[in-house]
This record gives sequence, structure tokens and C-alpha cells, in this order.
Amino acid sequence: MTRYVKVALMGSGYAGKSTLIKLLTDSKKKLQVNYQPTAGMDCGTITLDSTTKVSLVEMGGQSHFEFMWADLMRGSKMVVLVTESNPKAVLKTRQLLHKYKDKFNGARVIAIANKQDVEGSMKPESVQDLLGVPTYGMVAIDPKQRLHGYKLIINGLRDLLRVAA
Ligand SMILES: Nc1nc2c(ncn2[C@@H]2O[C@H](COP(=O)(O)OP(=O)(O)OP(=O)(O)O)[C@@H](O)[C@H]2O)c(=O)[nH]1
Ligand SMILES: [Mg+2]
Repeated sequence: MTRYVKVALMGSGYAGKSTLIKLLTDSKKKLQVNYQPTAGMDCGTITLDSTTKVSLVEMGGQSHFEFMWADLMRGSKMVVLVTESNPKAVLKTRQLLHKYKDKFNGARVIAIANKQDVEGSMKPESVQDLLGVPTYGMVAIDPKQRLHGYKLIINGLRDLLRVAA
């Protein structure tokens, strides 16, 4: 029987969650596309082995979809906060983190400081200082970052997977 481990992707609209799902789940699709806001939710699956899959659940970041977040993140073993790496976006992400952290229910939390290719981006360490959760740099439109992204998810779930194995 296949076991699904749920990972929720949270963050403002335009942060790069859909792009990250594409990066981690599909090696063929073009990664850089015109922005199409996710309507409500989106998901993708990573297969770890013959018995375990990771469900990546994106919670649409536009504010009018926020009412769904508490329901969408239920049962998640990990929450990945995705943010653009400019100060305004990071401060907004910090607000979201504080607003929803009570709903995480013990899930592991990491942040992704995305769009590191954009000039003037804050370094992941500076983003981490503001967010207070382990933060990793990312360029989700770059297929060369696929392995890096994959490792962030797997490492975040490592303890859980080992215990269950
Ligand atoms: N330069 C750059 N652009 C990126 C990067 N990641 C994503 N983008 C672009 O940013 C835009 C928004 O990305 P999405 O993945 O759709 O954002 P989202 O977080 O899913 O947005 P919502 O669905 O509204 O919550 C798209 O045009 C992407 O191509 C990146 O690392 N660098
Ligand atoms: Mg999206």
C-alpha cells in the first residue's frame, strides 16, 4: 500500500509555489512562464520509493483564497513557506507565518527564499533572521536547482520517514 506524506506550500501570490511544484515534479515542462495565479489549490507528487509518495499541496497565495488555508494544510507533516527575497515580500511572509503558525499542528517548517536570481535579493541568512525558521535560497525557474529543492523536502521529512520505515 502506498503511503502519502503531505507537504503544504504556503506564501503570497507570485512567490513561486507553482513553479516550485513544477521544478520538483516534472522534468519536461518549461519552468519560466507568465504568471497565472493558482485558483484555490494545486498539487504535485514526488515518488520516494515503491511505498512512499510526497504530496505537495500548494495553497493559492492570492488573499481571496486565504480562507481555504487552514483546511488545506490539515494533516501536513511539513509546511514550506515560499517567499520572494525582497524586504517587502519577506515582511509580508512573516505576517503570514505568525497568522497561521497555530494551524501547523507540529509540522516541520522551513522557508524558501525564492528568486535569488533577481538583482538586489536578500540573502537566505537575512531572510532567516526575519522569519525565524530555517531558510534556504532557491531559483525555482532554474532546472539545475531541482536536486537542491528535492533534498530540502526529503531532509525536512527525514526523521519522520526513518521512524515510519
Ligand atoms: N526570476 C524568477 N522568477 C520566478 C522564480 N520562480 C518563479 N518565478 C516567476 O514568478 C511568477 C510567479 O510564480 P508562481 O509559481 O506562479 O507563483 P505562486 O506562488 O504559485 O503564485 P499563486 O499561485 O498566486 O499563489 C511566474 O511568472 C514565475 O515564472 C525565480 O526563481 N526567479
Ligand atoms: Mg501558484
